Amino acid sequence: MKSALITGINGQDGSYLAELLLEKGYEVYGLMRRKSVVDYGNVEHIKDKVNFIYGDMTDLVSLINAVKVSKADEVYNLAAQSFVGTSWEQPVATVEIDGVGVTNLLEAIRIVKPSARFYQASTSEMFGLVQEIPQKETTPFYPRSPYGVAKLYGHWITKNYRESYDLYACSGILFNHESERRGKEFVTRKITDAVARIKHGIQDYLELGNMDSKRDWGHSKDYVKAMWLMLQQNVADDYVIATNETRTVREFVETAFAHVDIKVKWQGSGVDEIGINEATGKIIVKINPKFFRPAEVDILIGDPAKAESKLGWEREISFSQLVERMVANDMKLVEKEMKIDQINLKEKEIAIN
Ligand code: NAP
Ligand code: F7E
Repeated sequence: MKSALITGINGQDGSYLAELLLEKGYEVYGLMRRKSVVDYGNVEHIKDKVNFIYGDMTDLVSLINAVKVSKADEVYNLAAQSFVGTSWEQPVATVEIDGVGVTNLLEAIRIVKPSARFYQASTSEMFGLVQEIPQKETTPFYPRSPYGVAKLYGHWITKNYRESYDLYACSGILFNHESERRGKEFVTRKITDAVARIKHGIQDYLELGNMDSKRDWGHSKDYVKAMWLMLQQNVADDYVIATNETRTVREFVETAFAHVDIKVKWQGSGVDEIGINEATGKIIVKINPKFFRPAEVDILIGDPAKAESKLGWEREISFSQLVERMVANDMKLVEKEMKIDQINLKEKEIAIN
């Protein structure tokens, strides 16, 4: 039985990867941060099948311990301060986790088990101010946020350890991938959550920043398969994982509302742009400049040709299916929340009477 260590196991990708590796018969170990209230996040449903090890990417000793305890054949480094917006507020923490943290983990592997195969979660944010369209493995990097800069360090140190110590170390340059398990601060989940609330009449409108930025959005479940494939090859290498399609945030908004039969009519421009529910005339989308970023990545579109030909990777979930799944999931969650609120209200009324 193969053993795998996943850092960031409680996050979106960590949870899908853990499911995939369990299905394949791996013994799965997950690095988890100690919290005052224990919270398994996205792996709550499989917590009995995973071996958790407490640790932190900024603590080399804990990573040495994690590699020792897990005796991992494969190490997937998914842990990160992954929200681009926060990287301007916490630039030092971001580089300590997303940059130096990668060196810590590579050192732990080099010291404890150099035969372990290593996956680094690199990102399309490294392309930032894009130098080529579409972006591929050979496109020059130009990160536009402290997150992108920190991840670029993680990317190069992975390459450097591969070349210096002959470690089997790969970087997956993954473009945006979303899911029902995405954090609500990311634009896709923020939109699908708001769509469900507006549809149910418990939220009036959605506030966004730059709706013109373009992203190449796929589903996390498809992307974790690529991570595993990268560690099953004869030679370690780096790969772009993307859909080769790009859409604006505005198009994501329109598609999400369309799944609950709301047609959005746009009026105005710049910070005065609003989205109106065509059927009711109500404003359902507004711009709030607080969501603009100090520097923006205007367009991302990746070319996954190398991954498709060398790894045999292909995505199964289309853009429309991705949005549909996220909206359907948030509709269910909001309905559940509303039912609980109703029960609580009834119990309060009974107590008062
Ligand atoms: P996510 O949901 O934000 O998960 C990040 C995980 O990292 C969480 O489990 C978090 O733990 C953990 N973590 C944060 N700081 C840590 C630390 N100091 N020590 C140990 N663990 C720590 O992110 P995701 O979307 O699954 O992304 C997975 C990885 O892929 C990240 O490295 C991200 O930067 C990268 N990536 C993501 C995308 C995307 O579109 N999703 C694209 C390219 C690359 P807590 O639960 O304790 O916070
Ligand atoms: O923003 C714009 C925002 O925060 C997407 C991470 O997984 O993918 C992700 O980073 C776009 C940006 O993701 C709002 O300005 C408009 O242009 O969903 P996001 P991201 O920054 O692309 C990469 C590949 C990663 O590696 C990261 O870890 O949407 N946008 N209005 C907004 N974004 C947010 N969050 N909130 C808004 O209100």
